[in-house]
Amino acid sequence: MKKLLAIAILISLFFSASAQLIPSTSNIKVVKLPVPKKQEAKDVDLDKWYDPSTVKTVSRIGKGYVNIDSCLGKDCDDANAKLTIPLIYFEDKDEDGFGGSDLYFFCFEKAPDGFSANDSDCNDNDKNISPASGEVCNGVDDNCNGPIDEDLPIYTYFFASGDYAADSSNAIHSCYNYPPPGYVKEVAKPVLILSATGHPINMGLHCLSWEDGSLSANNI
Ligand SMILES: [Ca+2]
Ligand SMILES: [Ca+2]
Ligand SMILES: [Ca+2]
Ligand SMILES: [Ca+2]
Repeated sequence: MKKLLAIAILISLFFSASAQLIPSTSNIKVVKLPVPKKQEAKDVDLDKWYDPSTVKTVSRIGKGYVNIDSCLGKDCDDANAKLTIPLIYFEDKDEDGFGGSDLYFFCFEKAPDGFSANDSDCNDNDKNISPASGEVCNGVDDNCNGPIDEDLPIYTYFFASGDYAADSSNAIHSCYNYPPPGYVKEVAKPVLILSATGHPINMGLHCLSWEDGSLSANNI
């Protein structure tokens, strides 16, 4: 009998404790959590870049809009899937098709007038100087490849002394097709000088040409 009584007491204590653990439904308050706000925008050209002028804060993404968090960024032209961010173009002041170093941003597929997609013009104030130009002998890098007056025919000129004679020990090389002052095209050669009566009066080294080749034994 005592055993049965003990069991009954234990069962009673168990249910009493359980009842205390379970809260009464009358004490539960239902709290409505706010719906997270989102930012939506249009992406008409479906390039994953959104039109920043159409951004709205909403509770639910609307039809025809996208969540800007799923986009790659602001679209500078939402009507053209080939354009997303403004592109760099270089001012082409001399309009030779090659830009200088001044850069600008445009939301254009191609460079607008007066600009170029490249910056390879080494002189943007002279349309005769650009990567499309040919190198000419002028002391200038006309073709913008770095070297000056490269790959041109080279001429040799010889220093001329006071009597116009010259020798090969004082030679210079130049792409100019005429000698600088004080130089001649050819090394001096022996020239026979005749007197008015036709007799030899001097044998010496004289230049056969002086710049335009006009110098000769007859007009010395
Ligand atoms: Ca676009
Ligand atoms: Ca240019
Ligand atoms: Ca040149
Ligand atoms: Ca050059």
